[in-house]
Amino acid sequence: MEKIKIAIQKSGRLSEKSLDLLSECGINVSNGNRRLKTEARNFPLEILFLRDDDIPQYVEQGVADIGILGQNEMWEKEKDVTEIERLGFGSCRLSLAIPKDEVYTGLAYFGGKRIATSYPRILKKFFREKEIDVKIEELGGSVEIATGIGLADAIFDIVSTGSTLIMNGLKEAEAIVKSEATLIGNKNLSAAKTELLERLLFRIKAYKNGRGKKYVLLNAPNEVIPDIVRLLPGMRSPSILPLADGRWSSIHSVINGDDFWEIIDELKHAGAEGILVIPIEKMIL
Ligand code: PRT
Ligand code: ZN
Repeated sequence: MEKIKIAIQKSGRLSEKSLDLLSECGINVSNGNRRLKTEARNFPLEILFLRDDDIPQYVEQGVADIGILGQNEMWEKEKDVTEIERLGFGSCRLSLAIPKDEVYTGLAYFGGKRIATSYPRILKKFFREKEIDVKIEELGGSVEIATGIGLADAIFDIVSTGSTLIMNGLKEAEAIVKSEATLIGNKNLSAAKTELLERLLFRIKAYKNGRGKKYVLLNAPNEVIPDIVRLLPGMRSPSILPLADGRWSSIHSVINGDDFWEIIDELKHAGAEGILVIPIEKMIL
């Protein structure tokens, strides 16, 4: 039986989360000793563990059929692959940063400056579009120390909390683009592999849809149902079931976890009782 091959990061920020995603999709991967590749036990999937920098090329060549990596790497490598689905983890931004005591005057500040980065293509494209000339110093890593050692006037790097910049005496001048982990695919998958990809994607979407959502059940006197329904948008609309005591009903709906406390207070205020909030594991729309 044909298998689909997925490349994920061998060891790094996206490794655990990529495996967690597969596990949320019901795919068990045994990789105690981190070999180069392994097979899922209960899905026709082979997993290749690679450096994230190499994933776009391997997917383009068909060594792997699909891969999980940061969009930043996908953009930088400019390989001929398809972006299939953003995955909602590994979020960060690519930013220009300068020594903290510099006065930042807007993008023109960078004209003629030396900027150190591991993302020269993204940076070059950005400044070309802005018609600003800069000198790009390409570095493999530790970009944040480049200004301190006099190699560059500014840096262009991944920022998440911003603490690395602060620790290196830098400040964020411009956030250029946001990035998150994404699923990419080879452009010429066989019909059998496309079908496997569709099955995997169905599960990924169910997981993504359920993430952060809560299922809410509550009881309310019939006369306040309209008020409560207004507070609970639900997927289509809330379900309303009569209770044994005919004057009361049970109302069920799905809400965003972030809205939870605010909505709960309003629901209580509107007359809801016995409110249950339950995490949602998967949601198929
Ligand atoms: O070995 P391999 O080449 O596979 O790994 P890598 O070292 O190239 O990548 P890795 O594991 O560091 O990151 C993988 C991906 O995670 C990146 O391509 C991004 O898409 C994503 N990601 C999310 C991050 C960060 N957040 C992040 N904060 N990648 C790197 N960082 C680094 C950043 O380079 C900087 O040094 O963290 C520092 C900044 O963090 P803050 O929180 O101090 O701002
Ligand atoms: Zn890398």
